[in-house]
Amino acid sequence: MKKKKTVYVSMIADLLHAGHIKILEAAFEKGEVTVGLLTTSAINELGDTAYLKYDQRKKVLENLSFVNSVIPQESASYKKNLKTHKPDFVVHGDDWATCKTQSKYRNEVIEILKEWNGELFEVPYSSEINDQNIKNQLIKLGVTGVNRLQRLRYLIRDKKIVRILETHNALSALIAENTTIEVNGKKESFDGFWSSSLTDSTSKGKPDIEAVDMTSRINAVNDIFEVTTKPLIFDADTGGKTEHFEFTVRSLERTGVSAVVIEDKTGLKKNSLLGNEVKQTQDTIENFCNKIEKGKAAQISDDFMIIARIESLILEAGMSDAIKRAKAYIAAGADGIMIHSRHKDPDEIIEFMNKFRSFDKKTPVVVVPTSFNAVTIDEFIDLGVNVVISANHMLRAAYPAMLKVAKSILTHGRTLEAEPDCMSIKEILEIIPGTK
Ligand code: SPV
Ligand code: MG
Repeated sequence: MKKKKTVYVSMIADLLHAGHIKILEAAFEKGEVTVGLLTTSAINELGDTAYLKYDQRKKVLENLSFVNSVIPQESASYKKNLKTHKPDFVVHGDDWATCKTQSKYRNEVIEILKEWNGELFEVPYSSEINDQNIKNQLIKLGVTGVNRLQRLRYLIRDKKIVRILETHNALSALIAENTTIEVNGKKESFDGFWSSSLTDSTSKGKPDIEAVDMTSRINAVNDIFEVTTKPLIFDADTGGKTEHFEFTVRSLERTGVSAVVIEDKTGLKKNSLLGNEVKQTQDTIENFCNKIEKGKAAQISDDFMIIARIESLILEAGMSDAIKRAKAYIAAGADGIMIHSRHKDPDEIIEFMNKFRSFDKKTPVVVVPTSFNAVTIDEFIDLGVNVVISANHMLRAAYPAMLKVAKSILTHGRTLEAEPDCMSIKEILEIIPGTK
């Protein structure tokens, strides 16, 4: 009997749709189909993430009649699997030829297949059915609070680093939700939102001293959640009194917030970037651990995270105090550490990370590089940082733009000269879906 031809199809197969079936059907017509299912790290190499875990995606594929076997594809490149299995055919949608991220893998596949006279078969792309359309539909449908809440933990587990952007209202959150760029063929976008006490207070014309009450803060989060799907990290300042913090944890969790950050200060807190220029008091380790413990006991799901923010470097209490506190807070149940610094030079952050990672390889570490802003995302990855928050830039960008236009209107006695600095009315009507 003539041996059946072998066919290799590489897939993420996250949100399975008719386009995938079309490709698998075409592959099955050619022979025995092996799907090389991209692992989480392979997906990350493409700058993407999956909603479903590897085993879940594998199970779905294994139960399709067009699939004979599923093997892991551990990198975005097909090289290793192709060289091992030497398939007669590789089948793929023809859209990858023109996709910046994918075309280099296509060229590599063509070169490798030549080694044993294998063939690339490309299925015409169906424009109405693709992953991005489905993802857009999901955004329209929204997400449940639970799904959104859980997502941050998945991202921290699956991505080399999680990028978070400050959003002080729904409009700035739409920017964080939708902005995607391509750098060296890799898609880059933000993973979630930061609800900043600084920018929430500033947008209300109030100082960053816990003067905006929790109900207003959570209302702002709800505005953001109405039009977005990504996870949010909430800056809860000191967390207030421990008895009040327990309620805050429940409210945030109910809203679908993924993580709360509380800083180890007590009394009237001021913004950290002021350091010791103003009077600020660090809490005792004992009190703060008690707050963490009570907060953890108050939460209902396993997924909500309490992140302990260490202010020792801000308040010049020293590196050994910062490390001592990190150990104590983790022992008290903190799900992550935020280490803060107001130095332009990243030396103390680097020293903290090196010391911390020498005894703790797994607890997520969050940084807010407002001052040490020359450090790149790749350098943070190398330091073992898990989450980077750009904590105030949306508001700081908006304010000078508004001020400039206000001054122009006053200067010229009309708005004509201000127009080049404004978005057109047409654009603003189009920016929000459903306006027309
Ligand atoms: C905030 O964004 O409110 C923060 C970070 O807490 S910082 O302003 O650097 O203290
Ligand atoms: Mg703050």
